[in-house]
Amino acid sequence: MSPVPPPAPAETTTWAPDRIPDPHPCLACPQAPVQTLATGNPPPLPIVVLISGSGSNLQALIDGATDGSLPIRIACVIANRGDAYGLERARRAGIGTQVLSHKDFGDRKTFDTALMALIDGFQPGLVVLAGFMRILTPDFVAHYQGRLLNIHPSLLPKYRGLHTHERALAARETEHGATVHFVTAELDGGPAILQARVSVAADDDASRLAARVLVQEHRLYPQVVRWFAQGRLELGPNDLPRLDGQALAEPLRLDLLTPDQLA
Ligand code: NHR
Ligand code: GAR
Repeated sequence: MSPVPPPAPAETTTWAPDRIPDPHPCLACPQAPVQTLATGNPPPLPIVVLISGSGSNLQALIDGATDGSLPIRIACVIANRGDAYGLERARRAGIGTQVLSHKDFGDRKTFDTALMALIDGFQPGLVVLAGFMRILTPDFVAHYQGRLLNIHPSLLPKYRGLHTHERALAARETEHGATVHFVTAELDGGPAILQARVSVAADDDASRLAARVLVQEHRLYPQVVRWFAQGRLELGPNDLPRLDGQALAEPLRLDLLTPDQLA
């Protein structure tokens, strides 16, 4: 048997602010037909991933979708910067990409309105922020309530916002890490689901520390996305995440998950 050829490189579409796509661009998505295969499994959850940069967390999700460990279909990767390297990762995997530059919009509200229209064209069940660097308006966040996740490079509630590694080092923390949370209007303040810890070494600098945190991020995000795609994770009453029907008053720890939780 000859090997399966790699997917054809996908195109990136860059949208001018007055030309948000209509009708739904998902019709052009090269992965879409996968859903029609009669596998006996429920169809994979369509997700949209928002990025601004390297996209290594996106890559972890692509890898999980490709090796079958994540029941998701990445319907589209959207970047607010045309030079985000994650776009290249998506194209290589045959995933459709879109660029919507915030610089083309007069204010946050009009950018977010256009971003919502673009995302909704793909009818995702989940929207994943993976190194996405624009603060989102309360209207945007409310529109995706309970289906919008972020990964943040700190042990929240410590070090919300930017430059988390530098701030953890300056405070002489002995432990640092990353958190996956549901996004709310409060920046990095939404209900936390899962955390991974990293020890801070005496001679750490921010880039070494960031690299070790990233390794953990690549384990954290697929785990949480898997739970959500399996229908085991939801945002329950009082803004508390629920896993397998159990409310999480505190984030779970990756190193303390039970075999049932990992299943
Ligand atoms: N939006 C809301 N409403 N709530 C959250 O929890 C969000 C969010 C948007 C992004 C990711 C977040 C992170 O994990 C995130 C969480 C960007 C900034 C920021 O200050 C802060 C936190 C996060 C993302 N952005 C600047 C801005 O003016 C731009 C910085 C830049 O372009 O480099 O939007 O850390
Ligand atoms: C990750 O460390 C992520 O947690 C962080 O940026 C990096 C993105 O890496 N996110 C933020 O700081 C959001 N403000 P990646 O592009 O390689 O996934």
